[in-house]
Amino acid sequence: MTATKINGSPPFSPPSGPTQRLFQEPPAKSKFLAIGSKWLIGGVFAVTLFLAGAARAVINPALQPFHLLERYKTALVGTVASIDEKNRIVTLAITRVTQGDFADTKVTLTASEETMAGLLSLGTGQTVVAFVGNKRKADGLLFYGSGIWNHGRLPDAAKPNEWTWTSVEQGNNELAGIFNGAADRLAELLTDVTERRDYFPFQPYIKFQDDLVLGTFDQTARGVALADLDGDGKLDAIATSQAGVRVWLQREGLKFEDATAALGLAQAKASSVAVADVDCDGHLALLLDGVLWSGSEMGFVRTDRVPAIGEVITATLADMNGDGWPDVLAATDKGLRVYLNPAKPGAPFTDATAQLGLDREICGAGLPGLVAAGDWDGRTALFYSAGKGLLLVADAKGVFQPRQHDVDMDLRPAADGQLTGGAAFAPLWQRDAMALLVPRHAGFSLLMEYKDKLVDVIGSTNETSEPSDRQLWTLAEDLNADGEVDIYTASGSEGSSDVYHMHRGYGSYMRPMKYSRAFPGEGYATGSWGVATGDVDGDGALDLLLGCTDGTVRLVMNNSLSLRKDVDEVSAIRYLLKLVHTKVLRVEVKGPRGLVGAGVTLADAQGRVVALRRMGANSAGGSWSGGPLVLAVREPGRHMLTVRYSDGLTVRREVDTATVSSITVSREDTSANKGAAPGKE
Ligand SMILES: [Ca+2]
Ligand SMILES: [Ca+2]
Ligand SMILES: [Ca+2]
Ligand SMILES: [Ca+2]
Repeated sequence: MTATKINGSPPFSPPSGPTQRLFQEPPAKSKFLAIGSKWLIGGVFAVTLFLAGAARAVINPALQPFHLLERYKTALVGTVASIDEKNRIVTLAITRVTQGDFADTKVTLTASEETMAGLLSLGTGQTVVAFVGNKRKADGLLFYGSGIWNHGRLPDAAKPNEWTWTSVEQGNNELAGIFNGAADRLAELLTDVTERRDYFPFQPYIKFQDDLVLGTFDQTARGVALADLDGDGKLDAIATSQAGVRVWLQREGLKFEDATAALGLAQAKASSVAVADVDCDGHLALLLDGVLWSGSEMGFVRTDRVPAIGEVITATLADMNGDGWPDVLAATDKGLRVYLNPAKPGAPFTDATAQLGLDREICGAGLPGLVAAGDWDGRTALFYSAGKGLLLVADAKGVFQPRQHDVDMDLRPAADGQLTGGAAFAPLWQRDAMALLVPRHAGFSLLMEYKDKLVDVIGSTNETSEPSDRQLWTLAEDLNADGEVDIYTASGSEGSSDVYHMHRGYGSYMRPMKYSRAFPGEGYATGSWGVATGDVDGDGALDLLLGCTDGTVRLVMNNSLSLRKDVDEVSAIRYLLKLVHTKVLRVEVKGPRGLVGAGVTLADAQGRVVALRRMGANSAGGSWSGGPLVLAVREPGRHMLTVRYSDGLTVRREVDTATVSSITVSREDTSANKGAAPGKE
């Protein structure tokens, strides 16, 4: 494999695919283990070398990016302008000076025979971050490019733009523990440090309590749901299994009362559940495996409004045609099925599978899988974990088309046939853009659009390389109230634990259970099928409901906010101090129309998106997370909250997050919009 010779190589490195499997091998000890990986960009192959070890790095709390800014005088961000392999010279165009002074806009970096492997790992257009002039060693240079840290020197003080490349860091060393993600994200972090907006914790600020057992089935629990069924403002719990369905209403003092029979659900059995006001009449309905149970003050009554769906794996509610009325979306052994809401209470739903293009083989017809609903580039989208992984995006006519890609998601079922690939659409790479996380047994893909190409950035996300050995589906939410959306992956398999990855920001993840007992209860260790989240006790931290593979239904209360209490502000670590000053905004979006699939965005006074959510997300495993959204804001102050209902109606509300902790948005608020574009109604 030869060296990089392309323009516009992706900023992400190392790529996933082959490297993902490599992560499971012991790190190389003394020799480079170079693996070539190809990116097809604009018709040209880019070849990136990846050095084993870096991605296994243990986070080094003593040496973090902000420490480097303390140790070095100057910090620079550049892009690779040219690579002269013959003369071993890389030219960098300096695009930003984040600290100190640096007059030159071009730098030459001369490699030696020993550092040639490093040079070959770079591609033109790629971001490089450099720290120049160590405070103890004036000619010191440390720089980061394609997932590797490198040392260099400035041999002539009179020529600060002529650098020599002296060594490439090998293996799983302390430097890799500083940062081993994408260099352009490191560049953003440095800018944020200089603006004092950085948040990149090197300790896991998350703590859940021991599980509260709500009940036990004598079979594996399946989908679970949190929703306020009796309208008292407190979230109630639902769990499904093939042995029956159970409902617990929340009473004072976090007591849960079994109301299954009282609500008319004693005879129900299911594997998946969704909860919404499907008739927009003020009453919640339950969808149990594609059977609609209409709700009233008297409880729930089974209806035959949705035609019988055969061989259902999971069924959920999603607004598939953007009219504001939730539709039924089912994954079956033979592909996807969609039944449209008649937009008329009591009327039957109609099969629209063919109308939406989902009866075609290219959309997974004939194949089993798990389905997630979301949006992609502002369009309604689905991910179906059949075949090589299908991202299905609605075209201008609302017909779903598979997004072409050459990402190897490796979605093979386990030996026992258990499925994987229950995806989540969430801001998991950047705070202001939806990414698509796809779990597979023992791994993940994290897909982003980059220059009209679907790119897998998972190789740049640090400890996601340490998954569970079985992974059914992933829930994406901010489970430690720090403003970054995290991932909780259900194993779906007895004997395999769940796994939680905490997003540290900048696309880098930490696996807290390596560092502390963040989840002390048995539910995490036992492995769950159903996972739902919501703020059950209203303290501002999202709690979890787990439907475990041993049949137990467990409520896991979040105690993360206790870590921020009684902190000595003088001696506190900078990122803990940020959490002490973080505020939580509870957002209740009133429908009923357009609620399922509504997008919620919170932007700061400079227009930077600090939170992005979609209502009714996290349903891939047949679970449902209802109730108000809880958004953590690290820099409270004047913010703009935007709610875009699923039928396009848009409501904007100004909110001072420093003083307001709860806001209710309703469709009627459009008339009060200040300067907002008129919504569609
Ligand atoms: Ca309730
Ligand atoms: Ca609809
Ligand atoms: Ca978080
Ligand atoms: Ca809570």
